[in-house]
This record gives sequence, C-alpha cells and structure tokens, in this order.
Amino acid sequence: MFMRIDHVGIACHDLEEKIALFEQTFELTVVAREVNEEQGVKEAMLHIADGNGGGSYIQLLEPLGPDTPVGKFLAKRGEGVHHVAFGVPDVAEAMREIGGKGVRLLDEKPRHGTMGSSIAFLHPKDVGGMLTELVQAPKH
Ligand code: CMX
Ligand code: CO
Repeated sequence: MFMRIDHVGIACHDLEEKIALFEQTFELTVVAREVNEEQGVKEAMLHIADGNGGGSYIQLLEPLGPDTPVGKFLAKRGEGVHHVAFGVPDVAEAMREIGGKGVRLLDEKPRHGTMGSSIAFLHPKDVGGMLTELVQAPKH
C-alpha cells in the first residue's frame, strides 16, 4: 500500500528561520513554498531524494494562526515532528482500505496538498500515536 515515505512534517514558529537551519545543517534545498489556507499552514518542502512514484521531502510548517492544527500542536507540544506522510498510488483507494479497518479518517475526501498532490489524514490515536498523512503525487 505504501510506496515510500513522502515527507516528514515538522511544526515550527518561524518558517524562514527553520529553512535556513535545515539548508545550512543538512544542505537541503527548498523546492516548493506554499500557503495552504485549508490546512492553516505556510510551508516549505525541502528535497531529500527521488523514489518510486515521487520524491521524499522534509515539510516545514508554520501555522497561519493559533486555532489551526499546527498552531494547536505548537501550543501543546512545542516545535518538532508533527506528522509522517506515506506515498500511495491512489489516495481515495487507500482511504477506503484503511478506513474499512476501523481507522478514523480526518478527511471525507482527498484534499489539496503541496505541489499538486492529493492528501488525507488518519487519526493519530488509531495508528499508534503518529498523525499519518496519505499522499498521492500528481500525475505527470
Ligand atoms: N501527532 C500525534 N498526536 C497528536 C497530534 C499529532 N500531530 N495532534 C494531536 N494529537 C493528539 C493530542 O495529543 C491529543 O491526545 P490526548 O487526548 O491524549 O491529549 C489528541 O490527539 C487530540 O488532540 P487535540 O489537541 O485535542 O487536537 P484535535 O483533536 O483538535 O486535532 C487532529 C488533532 C490530529 C485531529 C488535527 O490536528 C487534524 O485534523 N490534523 C490533520 C490536518 C493537519 O494536521 N494539517 C496540517 C498539515 C498540512 C500538510 O501536511 O500539508
Ligand atoms: Co504533510
């Protein structure tokens, strides 16, 4: 079902500051920046490698406000790993399969993700405490 780890999402207070840190420390390159109002984030994708069906990235996330998923997470837990995203061939099909096993889906249908992807989230409490995202890369 999972083809690769698409990205690890990291919550931070200051996106520009963390981009500079990751660029300098790990020599990663920003390949996309986006504001996603629906998800309540300003974000940057830093490229790591290319794999089966798409690349893998670090996703740096700054909340657009305190009453957003990442804003609430920062207030509760502080900066750090927020979610892990797995690449799947078909996000709607993966949602059906995983939802059919009793895992709560946080999205009724796939939503718009970064770089033209389709995404959906699974409830962390149903999958071992890790907020899990499913990602279908855009078709070329
Ligand atoms: N990782 C692991 N556990 C988490 C979590 C996270 N990121 N966020 C919340 N939780 C846990 C909380 O610790 C809490 O557990 P306890 O009850 O034991 O304290 C429980 O889940 C409920 O958390 P909450 O603070 O009450 O927050 P909500 O239920 O209001 O929201 C969640 C949590 C996961 C449903 C919400 O953040 C969500 O819908 N997330 C999906 C969308 C998202 O995160 N978008 C931003 C990223 C966009 C992108 O990647 O492109
Ligand atoms: Co993500």
